[in-house]
Amino acid sequence: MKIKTARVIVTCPGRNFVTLKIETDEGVYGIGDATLNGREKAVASYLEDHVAPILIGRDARRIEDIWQFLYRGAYWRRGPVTMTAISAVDTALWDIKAKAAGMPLYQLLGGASRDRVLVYGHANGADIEATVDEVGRYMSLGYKAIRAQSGIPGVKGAYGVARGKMYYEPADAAAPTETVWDTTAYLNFAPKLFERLREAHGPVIELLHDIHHRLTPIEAARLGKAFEPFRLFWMEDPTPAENQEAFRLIRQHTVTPIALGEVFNSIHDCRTLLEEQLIDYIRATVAHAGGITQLRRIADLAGLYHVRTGCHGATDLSPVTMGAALHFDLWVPNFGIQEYMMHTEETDAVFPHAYSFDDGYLHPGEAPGHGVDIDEKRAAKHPYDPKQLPVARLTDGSMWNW
Ligand code: EZ4
Ligand code: CO
Repeated sequence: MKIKTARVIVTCPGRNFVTLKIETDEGVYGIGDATLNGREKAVASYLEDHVAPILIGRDARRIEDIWQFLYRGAYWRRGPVTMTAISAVDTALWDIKAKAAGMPLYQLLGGASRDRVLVYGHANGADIEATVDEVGRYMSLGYKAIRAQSGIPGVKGAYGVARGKMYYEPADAAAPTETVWDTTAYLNFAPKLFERLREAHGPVIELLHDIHHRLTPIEAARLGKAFEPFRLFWMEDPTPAENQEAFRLIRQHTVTPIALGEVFNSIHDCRTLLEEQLIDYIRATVAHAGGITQLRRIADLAGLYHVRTGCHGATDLSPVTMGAALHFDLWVPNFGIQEYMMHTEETDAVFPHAYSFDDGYLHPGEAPGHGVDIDEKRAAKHPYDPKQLPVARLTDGSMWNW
């Protein structure tokens, strides 16, 4: 089964997505997500100019060898652009292998370890009471786990808060929107949000929160401690993780569980974090962390240290990643939770998919492959629209982590 074509499809049904479609001489094709939010064209060029030409004629069944060929063969290892491109190829090849076998992907991986995949939805509001109401609305939709983010008085453009719409889509302008970050205001505010959420919604609902890399390790330690009475499922990305050892300090001070890794693209990004049990959930996912092939290795390493998976699933991960991640989630023994932000109707129409939501859980469906396709005619109706992610500055004007 030889690779005949490898084409990149860029489409913007409300937001930009890059998709790789690999066709074989036997007529079976597979698709992979190559979307890197705000840097889409870099991955599209990487695939079109440097990867597609060297895939033609290769045996599509040799997934491992092609992964190693692209990883070792680039000489310039790792990095989000390279690894997103490799992920797209890998996902498309697993899709092809599963379709050729006539099986849903989770069966090839080893079969289902559970009946359905627990997901968490995103509730956000302009202030505490609006967020409390929104969490209530998600509970009434059946969600068992909910991420809560709120506007903070005096902070312009706090992370995770939609501007008037249901969907939060941070990549909102061709040049980055400037937001302001005020650590003191946030540290005073965040525990009050969760105190009020527990008071309004009781002890059972799982509550999550994303700090989005905004704190220093000692600030994160203090916040984790302050969150303890409200039993968070996790606090996410409390501090940037280039320095993995920094998490030793946070860990010494708090039992609030820590989730990390949506920006990771390599097993090496999380090795110390896993081996020293400095985190509880690893957020790497199919699109950015080397496809199914590397994600599986990361999960196996994590499993040795009681770390569970919590795959990234914001709307910049296309339905292709969501589909592939759900097959992975249904199989992976040390599954924790899956992030689920609904895509718009326009996006769902471009990417018909077999997965479905019911009562707070998703299931990948039984279609052969990963169960997600691309409608190229519809995709062509939505041309690329350049957008970048925001940036954050401290109140004195210094650049900070968005
Ligand atoms: O800001 O995916 O947990 N989810 C997140 C996301 C990220 C976006 C960046 O592209 O942190 O909303
Ligand atoms: Co996040």
